Amino acid sequence: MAAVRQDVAKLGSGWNKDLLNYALAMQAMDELPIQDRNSWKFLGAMHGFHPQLWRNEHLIKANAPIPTDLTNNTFGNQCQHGSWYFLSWHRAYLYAFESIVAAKVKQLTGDDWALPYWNYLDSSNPKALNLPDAFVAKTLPNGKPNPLRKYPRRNGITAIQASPWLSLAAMEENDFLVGNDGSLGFGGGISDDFVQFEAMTGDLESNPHNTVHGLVGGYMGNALLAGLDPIFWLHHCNIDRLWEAWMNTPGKTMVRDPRWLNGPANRRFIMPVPGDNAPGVTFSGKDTLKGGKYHRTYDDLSIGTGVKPGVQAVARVNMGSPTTQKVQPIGANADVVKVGGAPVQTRIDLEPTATAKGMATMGATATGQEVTRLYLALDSVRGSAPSPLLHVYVNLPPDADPAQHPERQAGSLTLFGLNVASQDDGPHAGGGLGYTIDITDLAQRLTDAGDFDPQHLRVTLVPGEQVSDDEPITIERISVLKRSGVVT
Ligand SMILES: [Cu+2]
Repeated sequence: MAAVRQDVAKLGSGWNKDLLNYALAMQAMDELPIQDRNSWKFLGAMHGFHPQLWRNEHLIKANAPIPTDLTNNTFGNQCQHGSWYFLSWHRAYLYAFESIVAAKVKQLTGDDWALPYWNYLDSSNPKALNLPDAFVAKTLPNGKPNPLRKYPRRNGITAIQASPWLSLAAMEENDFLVGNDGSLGFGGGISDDFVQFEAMTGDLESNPHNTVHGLVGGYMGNALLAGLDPIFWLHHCNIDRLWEAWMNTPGKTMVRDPRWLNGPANRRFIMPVPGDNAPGVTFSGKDTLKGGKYHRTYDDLSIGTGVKPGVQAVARVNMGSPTTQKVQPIGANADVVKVGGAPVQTRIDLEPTATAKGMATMGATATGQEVTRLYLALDSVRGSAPSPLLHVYVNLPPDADPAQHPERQAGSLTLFGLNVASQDDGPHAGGGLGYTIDITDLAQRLTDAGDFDPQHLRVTLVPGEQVSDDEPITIERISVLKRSGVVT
């Protein structure tokens, strides 16, 4: 899936293309029979299903046959609550749903589609608590009834209520689970077996997850119906993003218990895939973590999450004695770069195998493992000003304003003494100065954002004070260095 998951508030007001496509796909899927594993009702029933309740709600006909895969302990009634499987199960559920909707959108309109998230605790957005316009509009742009508000909510609400019990306090907890049973902590209590509603609810599940379900109300307030409300998926997408933000924040400890990674012990979790009744895909917790088949990335992990992830994404470890460590260049740009009054971009061609290997060992923490860090090296920097300021960015999106992308900034260098080092008659004979910037964390962030190509790196140099067309600086060469050692 190529498209990135974005904040629904940033997609535009009213019937923006993504929400219109969502509505069109939802309508088409809602018309499919529940026997179809790509139907809206089948997907909803995977969360919770109760034949009599569904008949009472006129979701299925009184005499209609019930698909066996909803009642035989495979697809139906799978949602995991009150245990450490809450986040991992719902992550895969979102992924499967998103793939199926995206396939339908593609078929109907040719567009790419990604599931947006409802960032209801974004304090920078005064309308954060509003349900997005498209979920409350009476009609589609063509005047037909709006499928995104088809299923009932609390008295026609247009916004969830600001309440003291809706908060991001969960994000302050540092441990996924605490205690022998995991009764405390971020992620929920330990459960060896498959249990739809276990006993110990984790912090994030309790609030804001449960709180938002209750505030929206109606079907959202009932686990046996919740998956039918299209807003359910945007809510859960934000919960999933909060978990991702939490895992990417320094000082947080994610569970590594094999029972979580490989469980549950007595029944396999299973998700459908696009395409009628293709066999499902089984999975466990490990498949939902970075590198797993159900892991997805987000446009942002900071806004409305209460944490600042990625500040120190890659652990600092002791890499062995300096004499046993190796530093080797794995790529460089081709030409001298001159920076005047405007930003300049240069491309570094990387040696792909060495780069990929370096990336793979960057996060190593176990004693005896090979471990790597990456650096950007600026050689023979020259200029005539005494302490010019140079901002260095990596892989900025095309035409982006660097100031809007602090997450892509490798560093800012104050080139103190540059005037002296650059004098032809000086002690350095004008050789200029050299700098290195540790880009390990940045490379990890780029990888997480799906924007690290092991073949190239784009470096953008943005002039700060004392850099202008009249007083430019030149950089002889920019390269990437790989430092490797062994964790001790
Ligand atoms: Cu939920």
